[in-house]
Amino acid sequence: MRAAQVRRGCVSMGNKDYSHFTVILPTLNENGTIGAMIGRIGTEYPRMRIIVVDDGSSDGTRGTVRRLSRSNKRVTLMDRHAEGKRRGLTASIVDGMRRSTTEYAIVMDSDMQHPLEKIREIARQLERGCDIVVAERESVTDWAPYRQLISRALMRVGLMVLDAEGSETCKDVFSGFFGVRRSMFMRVYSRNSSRFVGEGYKVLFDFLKCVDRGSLRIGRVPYVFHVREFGRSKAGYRQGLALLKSFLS
Ligand SMILES: Nc1nc2c(ncn2[C@@H]2O[C@H](COP(=O)(O)OP(=O)(O)OP(=O)(O)O)[C@@H](O)[C@H]2O)c(=O)[nH]1
Ligand SMILES: [Mg+2]
Repeated sequence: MRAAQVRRGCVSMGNKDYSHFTVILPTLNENGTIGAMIGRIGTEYPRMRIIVVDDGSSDGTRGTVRRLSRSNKRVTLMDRHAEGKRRGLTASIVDGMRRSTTEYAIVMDSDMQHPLEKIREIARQLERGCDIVVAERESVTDWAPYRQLISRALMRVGLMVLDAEGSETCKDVFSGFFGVRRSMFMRVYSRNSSRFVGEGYKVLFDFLKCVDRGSLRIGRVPYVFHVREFGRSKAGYRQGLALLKSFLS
């Protein structure tokens, strides 16, 4: 395998072919952005696979993705609602990981809040041997003060939980933008599936708490997080409760 050779030889390969990467895009009513995201990933990252995991969108998201998947065999739509599955972001991402077949997977939001150009850096670090590469929010523009406050407080608690458990950690343990060696992620998940909160939003945190500190090679890619410009946030009190569950499980 080319990526394995790269790891052994510690050389970086050109970024022309991304066929050993899958981007997992969870969607819940993201028709305003999903088409453009798929288009940009297709042109900027040749041969990269894309799995859109939808949870019953009612705004045409699935129709858009289905149409694009007909003309591009690298695009796959997973329709969890049609499969009768319970809605959940973490569960969707795990389903996307399970469905994907490539050596690496990159998880990101479908609302354009995560800069697509950072995929290149995540991919590069994975190819150089990192087990996981976390895109870390260095700063957040235009977040309401209350949201910043809540976010900081929760981050502190999250770091305390990981410290107390001797678990793996990083600067942005709640990031929704990261890349992993897929087999490693699935191994950790299958041994600890009951500790992943399916309806929650913090799959990275659930993953980190199941891994001993110091056991992973973690890469980091800093970026500036912008507030949503398109569509509406799905984060709410339910996700707050799910996070409490994540802290306790
Ligand atoms: N499949 C699936 N996707 C979801 C679900 N909830 C949210 N999403 C998607 O997950 C991503 C993150 O959700 P957001 O609503 O953007 O959450 P957020 O980024 O924390 O909040 P904002 O900053 O306000 O956008 C987006 O791509 C959503 O469409 C869900 O239950 N199932
Ligand atoms: Mg968002």
